[in-house]
Amino acid sequence: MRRIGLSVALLALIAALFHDWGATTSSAEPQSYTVLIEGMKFSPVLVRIQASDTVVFRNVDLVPHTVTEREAKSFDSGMINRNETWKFSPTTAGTFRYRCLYHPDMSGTIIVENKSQPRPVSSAAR
Ligand SMILES: [Cu+2]
Repeated sequence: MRRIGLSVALLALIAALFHDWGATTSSAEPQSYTVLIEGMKFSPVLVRIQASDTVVFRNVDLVPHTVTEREAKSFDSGMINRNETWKFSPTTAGTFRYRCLYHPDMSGTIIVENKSQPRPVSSAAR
């Protein structure tokens, strides 16, 4: 029985190692993330990216929406019509809370991390 327990622990360790290794490899190049605007919601509602990455907002709703930063209005997509997209390419790190100007209940968050700071390696956080 002890031997089986050891094997399980070893497998878990290998899985964790490969998981982190994969995450590090994929973060080397700028990434593009898509946020769907669908059913009067941003999906996913929280996106964590690096400063070189891009977030593409795609509106598949029947009505137009905006992606407007809430506090400083540091970015504003303007009207995004049905089946249109708008790209957000941050230049500074920070936490950006945004909403739709037409539907203030629609909100989301983008967390932009500095490229010089490595991503957290802990797999326990996932
Ligand atoms: Cu809207």
